[in-house]
Amino acid sequence: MPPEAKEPEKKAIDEFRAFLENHRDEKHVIVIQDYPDPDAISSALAHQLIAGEYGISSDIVYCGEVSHPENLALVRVLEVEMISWTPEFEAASYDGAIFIDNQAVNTTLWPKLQEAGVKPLAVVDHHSMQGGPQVEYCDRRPLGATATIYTEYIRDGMLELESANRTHTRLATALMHGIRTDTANLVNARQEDFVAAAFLSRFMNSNLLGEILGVKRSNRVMEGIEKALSTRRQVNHLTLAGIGYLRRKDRDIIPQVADFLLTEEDVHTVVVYGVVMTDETGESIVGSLRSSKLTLSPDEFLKDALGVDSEGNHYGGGRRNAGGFEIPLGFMSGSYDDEYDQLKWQLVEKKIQQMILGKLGAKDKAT
Ligand SMILES: [Mn+2]
Repeated sequence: MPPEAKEPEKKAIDEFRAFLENHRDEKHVIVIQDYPDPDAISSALAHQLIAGEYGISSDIVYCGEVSHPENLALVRVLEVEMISWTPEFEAASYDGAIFIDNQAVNTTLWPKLQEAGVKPLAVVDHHSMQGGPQVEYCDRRPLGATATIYTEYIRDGMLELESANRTHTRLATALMHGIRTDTANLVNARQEDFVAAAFLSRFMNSNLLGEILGVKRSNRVMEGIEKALSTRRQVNHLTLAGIGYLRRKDRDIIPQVADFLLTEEDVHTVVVYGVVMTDETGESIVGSLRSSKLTLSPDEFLKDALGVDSEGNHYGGGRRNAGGFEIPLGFMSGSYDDEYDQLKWQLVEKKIQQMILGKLGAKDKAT
C-alpha cells in the first residue's frame, strides 16, 4: 500500500480553535516538565503565539532547571522567555493551566498551581496515557514530538508564518529542533514528523540551529561517561550503568550519558541512573532509558519493572525509544559520612540491577 501524505488531524484542530475561542482574553500558565527539553520549550512557544491570536496571554513556567547545554543554548539563541518558579510566583493570577509535552503528572509545578486554585484546561502531548487531571481540551497522539502537533496547528492556518518575521523564524527553528531531538535526529520519526519538518524547513534559520547544535559535551558529562564506562553491566544487549551522586543542576547528565552509551555496537537499550538531590532534604534515584529496539516500549518496560508508589503512580514512563524514572529515597535520603553514602549507593545499585535485569530475565524466559 503506497503511503499517503496525511492531512493534519482536522477534528483536533477545530476543537483547539473552539477551545481558544472559549477562553478569549484570559491569562494562562503553560506548564512544562521540570527539566524542559527542546520539544516542550518549542511547543510552549508555539502555543504562546497561537493563543496570542485569541487575546490570551500565556507565561511558560517550569519548576526545575534548564541544565542540558543544548537546551540552555536553545533558550539563549532563540531568546525564549520562560519563568522559573519561585515561592513568590503569583499562581492565583492565572485563569487556567495548559500542559504541554506532559500530562501534569510528574511535574512539581502542578501541585503548587492546584493549591492556588488554578484550573487544568488543556493537555497537548505525545506520551502514552499517564492519568492526570480532567481537562477541557486534550490532544494526545503518539507522534514523534509534541512539536509535530503544534506544527500541524500552524500548517492548518492557526498562525500565518512569514519568513521575514524574526519571531516566526525562531519559532520554526525551535520546533525543528524539538522534532529532531525527540526522534533521535529523525531516525525514529514518523511520516507526520517528516511532513512537519519539511514544512518548518521553509521558515527556519539553519545558522541558528547550527549554533544550538554546536554545543559540546561538558566536562561533567565526560566524567559521567567515564564513570558509566567503568561500572556498566551488560546483559542481552542492554547496558545498565550507575553514575553515583549528582547535584540537582547536574541531573541532565544522566540522559546525555545514556545517549552516549547507546552508540556502542551490539547495544540496543541503555539505562543510566544516579542519585540526585531533589530538594533540601530529599534525594531520588533518577534514571533515563534509551532504546533503538523497535519492539521495546520504554513506557511499558519501566512501568512493569519499577511498579507503582503507595498512591498508585508509576515511578517511570516514556514515549517511543526513550523513558525516564524517579524514585524518591525518602527516609534513606541525606548524607552523614562517606560510609553512609557508600552503603546507600550500593543498596541503590543492587535494587536497580535487581529490578531492571530481573525484568529482563523474566522476559527472556517468556519468549
Ligand atoms: Mn516530547
